[in-house]
Amino acid sequence: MAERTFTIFKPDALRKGVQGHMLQRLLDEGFGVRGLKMARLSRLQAEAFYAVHRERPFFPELVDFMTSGPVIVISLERDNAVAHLRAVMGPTDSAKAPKDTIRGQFGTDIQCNAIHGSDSVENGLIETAFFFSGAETVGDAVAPSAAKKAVAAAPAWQANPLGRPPKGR
Ligand code: FUP
Repeated sequence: MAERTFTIFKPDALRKGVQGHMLQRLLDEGFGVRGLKMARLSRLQAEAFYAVHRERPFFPELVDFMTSGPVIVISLERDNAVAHLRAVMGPTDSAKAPKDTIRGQFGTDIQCNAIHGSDSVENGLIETAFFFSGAETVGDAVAPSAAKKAVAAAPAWQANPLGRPPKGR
């Protein structure tokens, strides 16, 4: 059954100018594009998007990196989309990623790793809603009620499209 996932082409990929190659790879893998745009994350937006990592030592550098240039955000659809995207991306550390994966081909290291991909269907819906309003994506593979439910169930810091800081920060 068609499934949705969400991806970010990170600032290092756009600096290298490989975004076209990366999109072609996803199309070749059978993904359909259901929404796509460029964005430039504010620090608050990057902190909110990656808030699950906020206690990790690499968090400040991750926020620096994700705000260092424009990104491309894409809503994707395919059978088994979440798992397939993760397989095509390769492991987090680009230096250890097989050469036939997107990170192996276009990434540099564990931080500059070219691409983000949602790790579950639910997080894909939440992350899509973070960047896209309903009118900015197309298709009907995901019932709007499913997206609404996932966003409603998300911790406040995740469903934070205006980039307000999480409560208590
Ligand atoms: P992934 O799911 O492969 O994108 O990886 P994680 O969710 O574990 O990490 C999210 C991002 O944090 C990575 F894409 C890059 C960054 N990161 C680091 O910069 N250093 C680390 O040691 C681990 C992750």
